[in-house]
Amino acid sequence: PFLYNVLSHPLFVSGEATTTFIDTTDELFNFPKMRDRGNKTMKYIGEVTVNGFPGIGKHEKKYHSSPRIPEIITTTEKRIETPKMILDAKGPDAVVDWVKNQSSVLVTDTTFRDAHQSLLATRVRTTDLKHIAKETSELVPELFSLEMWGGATFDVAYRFLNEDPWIRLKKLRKLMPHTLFQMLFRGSNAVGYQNYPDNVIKEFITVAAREGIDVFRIFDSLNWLPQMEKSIQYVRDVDKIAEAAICYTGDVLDPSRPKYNMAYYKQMARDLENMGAHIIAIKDMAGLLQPQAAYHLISELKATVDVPIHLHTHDTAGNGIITYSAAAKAGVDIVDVAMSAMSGSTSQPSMSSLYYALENGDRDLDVNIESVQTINHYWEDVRAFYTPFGNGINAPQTEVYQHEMPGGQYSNLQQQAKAVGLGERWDDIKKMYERVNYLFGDIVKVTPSSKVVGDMALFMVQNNLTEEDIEERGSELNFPESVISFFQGDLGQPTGGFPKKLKETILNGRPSIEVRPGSLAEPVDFDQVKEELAGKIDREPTDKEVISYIMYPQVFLDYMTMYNTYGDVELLDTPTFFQGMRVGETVEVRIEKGKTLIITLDEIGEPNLEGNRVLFFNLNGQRREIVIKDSN
Ligand code: 3PY
Ligand code: ZN
Repeated sequence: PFLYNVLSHPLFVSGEATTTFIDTTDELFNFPKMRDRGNKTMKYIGEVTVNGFPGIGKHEKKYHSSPRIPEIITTTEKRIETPKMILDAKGPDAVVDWVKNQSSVLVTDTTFRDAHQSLLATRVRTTDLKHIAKETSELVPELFSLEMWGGATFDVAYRFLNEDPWIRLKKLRKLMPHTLFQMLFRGSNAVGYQNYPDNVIKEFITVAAREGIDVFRIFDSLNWLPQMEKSIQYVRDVDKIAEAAICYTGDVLDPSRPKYNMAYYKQMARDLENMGAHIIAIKDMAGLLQPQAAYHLISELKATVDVPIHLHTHDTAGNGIITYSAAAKAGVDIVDVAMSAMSGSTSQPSMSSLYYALENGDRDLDVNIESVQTINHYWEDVRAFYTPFGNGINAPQTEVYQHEMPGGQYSNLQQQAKAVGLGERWDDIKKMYERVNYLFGDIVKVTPSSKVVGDMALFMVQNNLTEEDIEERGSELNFPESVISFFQGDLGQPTGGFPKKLKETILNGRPSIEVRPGSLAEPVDFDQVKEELAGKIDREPTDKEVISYIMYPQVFLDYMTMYNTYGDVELLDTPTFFQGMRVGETVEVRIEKGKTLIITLDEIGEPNLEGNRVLFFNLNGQRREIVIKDSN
């Protein structure tokens, strides 16, 4: 119905068309535009159908049922006042007061970020978040917040999903106007792996806040306060919630590891409160906080600071719910959970399990459990789309208490090991990871410091090195770039400083700094970067695109190339995006309101001598041929 040409247009046929007819009749232009978009989409589908998706490879497309989406039951009851409404109307301090007045334990739902970062290599696509967004916000309005951005989602969205994280934020924001959006912010590393100048950090926070982020969980990968201070201030400057995180490491109750003891955490909490944190998070990124420790730690922190405490853990060892239950007893204000089907193991504990664990106590969860359970049906179905990205951990792993590897790093490092031919030595690598931590003086391990430990562990296993070898033959060894940079002070200073002798060995005469790297970095000239980027993409970039380009120059440009070649592939359903199409199958791609591409794959031709295959499609009733090179 939308494929008109001038002569067949009803207005033209009727004889009523005037001289402005062509200019004012948009649908005349739909055809070439649609054809172009159709071609790009079929090119993408053809490419994946013939050659498979990177990292998954080519296989017979699986049959998936469409995800069950719960109905939103609107009641006549008065809407509850959500923390988002409070923030927008009265500012962050009012939210803090509101949190302090709750008797229930509040929850943050991490399903849209950390859960899939930790279980499915961050691969969950915007379309699958979008389809449950409104339902989540309407059916679970009691959430404190929804973590949906930051950490690895920014990089992975561009790099592997060919989508723009800013667009994800915009679409979800529109669907969930009454939910606080939370992001994980790597302090001076923003959403990257390196230090950025202060004006980049400020610009990122300012624009992210404008685009819809409400709660910034700010951490430093070495718990080094000077690297958190500016971020906290910038978040306060835009009237959003500055949640400053203390990364939890070791075991606060283990007297043989006095570095990260109770006094350490209490002091850090006091310092963060003084720096202006609205909330303090305990970021237990590896899931090391055991129940007894949680009880003591939270009790002490509650007695030390006045701001709410937000606890984040990973369920790797299988004790997450007991830890939360102990923390609830000790007075924790908010905890991080995920929808059941996306919870457990290296992810967060399950929201519905926690509900039942606390039921009938005086700190029970205030959510409608039936709603939570029906939303979970959706995730049961959607998770199946992403099976190839699973990390293979299906049972509790208490070894995490020894190696202390963060939930999000486990599968990554495993992949890295396989890539250098060390897949068989995974157990050795885990052990070595633990030893490297002590070699480095027992440091906080979280992105990006965890990567340094991982790189060093791989390096030592690969070259059969021991701690003694490093000490004795260090000056002849070619240490990984990340390790050298770490000892140069590029990630900041670890608690208690670097082990002196090791630092000398590894640096081998190279310079190092002890000040905050951000204090030495030249401010970025945004106008100049904008001009440079405009030259590369042939149009004026938005301020969001400028930031993305500063964080990930090549990744961003590659994304633009993909976009120009294949169009907006975010609009494809997930099975088609990762697995292409079966012969005889029809898919619908809604490219705009009222405009849908209906694509059928009729036939895949045999490859010619150059390996090119012709794919015969039908696009909205028209036969189309697309040539794809078969690289198999
Ligand atoms: C990240 O920085 O991506 C993390 O999830 C750290 O835990
Ligand atoms: Zn986490």
